[in-house]
Amino acid sequence: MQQTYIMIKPDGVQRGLIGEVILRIEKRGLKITAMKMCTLSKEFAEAHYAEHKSKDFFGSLIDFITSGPSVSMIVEGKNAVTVMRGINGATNPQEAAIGTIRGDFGLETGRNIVHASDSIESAKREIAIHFNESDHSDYMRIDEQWLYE
Ligand code: IDP
Ligand code: MG
Repeated sequence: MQQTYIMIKPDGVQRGLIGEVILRIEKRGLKITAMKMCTLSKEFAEAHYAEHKSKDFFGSLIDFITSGPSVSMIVEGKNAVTVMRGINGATNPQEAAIGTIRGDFGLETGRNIVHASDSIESAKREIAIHFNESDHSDYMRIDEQWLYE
């Protein structure tokens, strides 16, 4: 099964949306196999967003993402990377479809509540930044035989 890295960003935590995000992931049938709350250090934040280092919003992005607690998860399931990008919606919440997390709860790109890896390679890289091997829980959900044919 494919794995992806999800973060409920500090705005999502402060706005009381942890449960809402987790609810959508679980109800879709995706399986959470690791989860923790922490306030990211500058080093971890910069490693996580390394691809955006040259962008003009990089400094404010790092300040924001390290400004308070965030929730990190590994989410697993069939096509988890693409499915989670769909659950989150477009980067700019104003362009995100209704029914997506960003489309239902966000207004600005810099406060878009959730992160999801954009490819299998990114997911592997991001999971390795935020989790140790011993943080992973390998288990079966009892509904798996009804989710997959
Ligand atoms: P993604 O989160 O949908 O993958 P990316 O383009 O990878 O979007 O950008 C990473 C994050 O950087 C976004 O989620 C958003 O929080 C922030 N960001 C991207 N573009 C802008 C911008 O133009 N202004 C402010 N923040 C931005
Ligand atoms: Mg991205």
